[in-house]
This record gives sequence, C-alpha cells and structure tokens, in this order.
Amino acid sequence: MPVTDLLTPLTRPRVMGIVNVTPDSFSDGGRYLATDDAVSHGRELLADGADILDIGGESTRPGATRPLVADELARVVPVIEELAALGAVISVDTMRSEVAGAAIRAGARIVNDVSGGLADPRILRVVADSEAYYAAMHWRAHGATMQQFTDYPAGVVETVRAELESRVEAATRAGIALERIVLDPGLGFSKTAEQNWELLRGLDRIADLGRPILIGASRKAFLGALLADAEGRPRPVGERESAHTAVVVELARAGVWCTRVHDVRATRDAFAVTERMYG
Ligand code: PMM
Repeated sequence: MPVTDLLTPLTRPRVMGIVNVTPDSFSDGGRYLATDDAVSHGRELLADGADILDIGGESTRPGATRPLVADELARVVPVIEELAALGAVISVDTMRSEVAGAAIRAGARIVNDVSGGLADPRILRVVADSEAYYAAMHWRAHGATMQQFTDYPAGVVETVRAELESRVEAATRAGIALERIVLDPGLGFSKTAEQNWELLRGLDRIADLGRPILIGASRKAFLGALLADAEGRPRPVGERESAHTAVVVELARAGVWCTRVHDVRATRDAFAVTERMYG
C-alpha cells in the first residue's frame, strides 16, 4: 500500500492498536515486555481488525520515569521488524530521534511523537529525511511533571489549537511535508478530566487546522473518574471499555482519522454499527 493511502478517509476512523512494550504502562505494563509476547499481542490486534499497530517502549503515564535510549531501542526494534514483516502498518510511539530513526529503518511508517517535537527536536529532521508520516501530539512536559501544566488562559481548545499549530510550523520548517502530518490534542497529557471533555467537544476547532485527527482516549483516567463509585474511587482500568466505546462512536461521528485503542475488537464492533447506520 503506498504511503499516501494511509490518510485517505474511510467510512470510519482507522483503528490503531496499542502494543506497549514497557514494564510500567498504566494499563498493560509488563504484560508484553518480551518480544515474543509483544509480537503475538500485535498479531491478535491485527486479527481483531487493527489498521495500524502503535509500538511503544516508553510509558508516558503521569509520574513515569524515562527508560534509557538503549533499553527503548531494544524493546521496540525487534517487535517492529517482526510485525512489519507480516505486512502490518507500524507506528512507533517515541519522542526520541534515535528511536524514530531505528524504527523507520525497521519498517515503521508513522512516527507517533507524543511531544510533537518538543522533547527531542532532532526527531523532526529524522522524519523529514524519511517517507514516514508524523503524528504530532499536544504536549507540555514529561510524565513526571505534566499535570503541573494544566493552565490554558485562552481556554483549553483554543490554546491547544495554537500550540499544535506552532508544532506544525516547526515540523514543516524542519522539512516534513504538511501532507504527512496528523494532529492529536493529547487527552490526559497536561489536561484535567474536564479539559479532556472540552477537547472532545471542540474537535472541530482542532480539525480546522486542516490535518487529520488522531485521538487516544482508551482506558484513560478521565473515563475512570467519570465512572467513579459512590465513594469516589475511579473505575478500574480494565472496566472502562463500554464508556470508551461510547467515545469512539462520537469520534466516528466527528470524522476523526484514527483512534488509538487497546481493545481493537470492541472499537471495530462500534464502527460496524456507525458504518451501517450512517455509511
Ligand atoms: N496516549 C498514550 C501514549 N501515546 N499517543 C498518541 N498519539 N495519543 C495519545 O493519546 C497517547 C499516545 C498513553 O496511553 P497508554 O499508556 O495506554 O499507551
């Protein structure tokens, strides 16, 4: 499939299945650390109907410590090689230029940079020098401190829009063609629960930037808070899927390009419904 086909609209959002090769990701950390486990998890997600597999070796959850570059490389590269060899469309979830470069050489076609080029600006040149797509997410700080930066003077939607626009400018200045950029407002990254909901309501303003939209809501804390019990205890991570399914239905109606999810089957089932109803 030529690279350009990846952004062609379908009658539903694309489904990006998450393969976290990390010991400490908030929802599935440690379960797929071994290469073989990660590869078989990726195969399952493909069988469930994933259009893209997003492979990451750094947990970005609040409070997470960063892995060494060598460890991140050792986690993701063998998994990418094996899954790309199966013909899967691979995205690498990394903020590091070295990892992005190695991942592209191993067969990744999308660099999913949750920092939008802020954590390691050299990543932009690495992508520019390749044929890869660049997913730029709205981001303000690493996991250890990100929840200290939830101030949005002009409102979260307008501020995120402006900050994403400046990331697009940086990416195109570095040589990445505008046609290869997708944007993500970064739910949960320097956002309160209420700000996530505001962003979901305001997606048309982000889409106004003229680029396809990627959204990751799966299992996130704002869904746990929404479904908290009478004592205020958040709904456990593994019990948020039905709420997430409701979110992806809204995303389909909003016309987003792609949803980044853990449960590919539930998401594809939801899109079977939206496609049947609305075409
Ligand atoms: N969320 C996480 C990791 N990577 N990438 C993009 N583009 N958008 C997201 O919302 C996003 C991401 C954190 O979730 P995880 O720990 O379940 O992977």
